[in-house]
Amino acid sequence: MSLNTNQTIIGQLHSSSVIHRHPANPLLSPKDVPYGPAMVFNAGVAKYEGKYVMVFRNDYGNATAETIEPASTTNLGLAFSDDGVHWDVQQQPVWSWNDEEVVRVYDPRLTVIDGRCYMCFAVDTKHGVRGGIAVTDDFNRFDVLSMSVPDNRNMVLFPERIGGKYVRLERPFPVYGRGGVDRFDTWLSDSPDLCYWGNSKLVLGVEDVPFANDKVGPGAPPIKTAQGWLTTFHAVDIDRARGKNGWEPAWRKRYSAGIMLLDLDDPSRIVGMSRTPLLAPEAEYETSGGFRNDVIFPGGMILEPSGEVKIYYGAADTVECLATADVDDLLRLCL
Ligand code: M1P
Repeated sequence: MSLNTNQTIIGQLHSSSVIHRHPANPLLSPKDVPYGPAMVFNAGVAKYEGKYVMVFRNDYGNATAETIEPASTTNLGLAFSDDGVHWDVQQQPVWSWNDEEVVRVYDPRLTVIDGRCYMCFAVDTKHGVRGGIAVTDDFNRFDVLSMSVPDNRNMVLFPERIGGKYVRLERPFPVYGRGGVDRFDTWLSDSPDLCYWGNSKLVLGVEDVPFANDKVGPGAPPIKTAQGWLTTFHAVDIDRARGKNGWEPAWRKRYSAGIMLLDLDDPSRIVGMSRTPLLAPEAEYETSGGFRNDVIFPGGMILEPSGEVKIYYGAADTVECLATADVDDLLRLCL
């Protein structure tokens, strides 16, 4: 596979023809949330006890179309749905983690394992970014089971044990070891108990993805198919010529969603991967009007009995969206 250096310009990207943005997009916007966030995005979504449940990220600040005051807080919101499209947003945010060391918790991903709902999340702390895993039975109380050392985030759990172990994908940030720039890859670790993690292996390097030159990280928790674990990832390319295109003073990155298939028994092994993006920023709510335009950040993926796959993603770090595809089409893209 070709090596993209940090300077390689990726150029125009297009979404795959097999994926369809939902006509109801954005599914969730700040106006839908009763307690006043400026941005609502990067949600984790699961089917749990007969409902769809979404935990989403709220960022606050005084936003205009041109600029935003630095977010003073970030917290997590909660919504339920009967169809995965129309969401009943709860009146209050869920779970604030009050700890001297914790700055904020964000980017949740939900996985149901043996009937319990687990949430992976990122935590900015005073001593670095950490990846956490918590379990909840009621979306009110969250018990933290593990916290990584810095710097790591974008963890997602597989929905069942593999070879007797719990398994997660993750994206550590080895700045020192990767040349002093962000050049971050996707890794896998396993655990006997969701608390102690090890046996870490590289899964996907930036250089393996033709539409990335900056970082590749886990998207939504994988879904199981007969051919393998189907999973999305975020692929980031940087172009230093990019300037202001959102509320931020300048934003030089673009986040697209990729898709790959991992071996059922050894998910550190890639069986296939689409060499072009599954979703690239193209819709108006992905490319304009947001905090960081040109960001697609998948965090939820549900395989319906009909074979439809629902993929939930944050768009422009400002709204939450849905795209759908047929599972066989997604497998064909990978293979
Ligand atoms: O703004 C794009 C993304 O930036 C961060 O992601 P990463 O882990 O790639 O640095 C996060 O703040 C993420 O929430 C955000 O969508």
